[in-house]
Amino acid sequence: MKNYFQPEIETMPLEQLQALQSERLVAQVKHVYENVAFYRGKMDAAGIKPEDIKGIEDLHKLPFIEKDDLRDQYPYGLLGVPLSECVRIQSTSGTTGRRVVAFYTQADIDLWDECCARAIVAAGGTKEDVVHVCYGYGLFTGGPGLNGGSHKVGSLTLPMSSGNTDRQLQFMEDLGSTILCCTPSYAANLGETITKRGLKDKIKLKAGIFGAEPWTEEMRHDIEKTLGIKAYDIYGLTEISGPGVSFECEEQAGMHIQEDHFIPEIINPKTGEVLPEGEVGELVFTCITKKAFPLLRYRTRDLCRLTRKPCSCGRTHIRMEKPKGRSDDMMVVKGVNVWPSQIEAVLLNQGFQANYQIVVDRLGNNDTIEVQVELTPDMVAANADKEKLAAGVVAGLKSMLGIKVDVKVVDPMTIVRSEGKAVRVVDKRNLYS
Ligand code: DLL
Repeated sequence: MKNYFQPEIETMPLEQLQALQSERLVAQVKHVYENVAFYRGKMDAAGIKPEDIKGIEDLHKLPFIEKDDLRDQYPYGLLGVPLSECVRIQSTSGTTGRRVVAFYTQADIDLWDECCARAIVAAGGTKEDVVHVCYGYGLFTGGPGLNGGSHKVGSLTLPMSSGNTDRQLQFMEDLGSTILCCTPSYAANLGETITKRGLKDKIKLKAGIFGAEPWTEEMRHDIEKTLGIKAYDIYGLTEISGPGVSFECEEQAGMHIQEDHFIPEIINPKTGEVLPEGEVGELVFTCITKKAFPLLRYRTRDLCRLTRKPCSCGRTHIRMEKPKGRSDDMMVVKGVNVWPSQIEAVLLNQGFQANYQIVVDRLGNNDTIEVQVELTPDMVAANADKEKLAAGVVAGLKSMLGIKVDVKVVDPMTIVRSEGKAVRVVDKRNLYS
């Protein structure tokens, strides 16, 4: 059985799809040039006029947009429409410098919902389903995205948000949830609790749509076994709308990128050169339909590989493999994007020096993160209380990142000094294969 939400688009012959992309790209470049002064400046500096972009073959001529540009243009500098046409923002966690605030018109939300609806239908969802969404709601895109998609499909939607496992399980049992949407680590957690409490027979789940963080094939098998479901991967990022930029079909062999909305490229992260299909490099997206926050050639920093090998599901949209890592030092911990520089900022703010190490691990299905930081000579001289200092850092990090970080204040010179680049992060999870 083939599961499509919009078969005419999802299985569009490649030539037709590329013609559609070209038409949309030309219009989008014009839109951005006319409405985003920042990008117009970039194009002018590169000597590129909107008329030079005649189709997708000219995409490589456009300048990239990088995370730093988002920081410099925060909050309104990349808006492509008057603020009065925007109806929503979504955002990532983090300080002003790292926070992404994305804007949406109503039409932008509709197309995002459509992308998420495609993901739900690809996972076997229909209007008969009960879609249990325990991604976070609020600024995070996970909850609102899958919620909107589920509405489009016409499924009964449970807007559970994250946390409160007892309540999740109660609703799951009482309302007969059939499709679970959350991070893979929370799915594994729920699976463990269901097994422990002997609830498996009472749960009607058949599929799960899991993403927002890297996860391995081993984890997929584990979740599928404990929950008795098929586990589908879904990928996305706030800058490019949220979840649903790509998703897995029943073949579970890579995520189809919604190419009628987002044009992907793979580049060499060091040189910016576009790499041929099949090579691993940094994923770059150009939004060709979104109007409020229309990023062109946005560098995601996710490393992965694309393939156009035909998929037996019949979809013609290109597939991306699970991301293989990042070309920057961002980590996803407990579903939250974390940069070492954010942690460093909190430490320096509280009087520490940059002698610290971050250790990330996974205990069962839960991420753990510990920051070890050395006392400064001044703190030693003042006979400072390590516990008190640690508590201050825990509070600072909670407020910066929104997650609980364990903090250990250690004696000076305890952390091994490196002779080259300092090893700030030790990630023992091996999430990228
Ligand atoms: O995590 C959007 C999302 C919500 C995707 C729900 C899927 C499900 P951000 O918080 O902006 O947005 O984080 C985006 O998370 O650049 C990747 O590094 C990582 N990421 C997202 N999905 C996956 C995935 C959401 N399926 C960043 N596999 C991205 C691996 C993922 N990494």
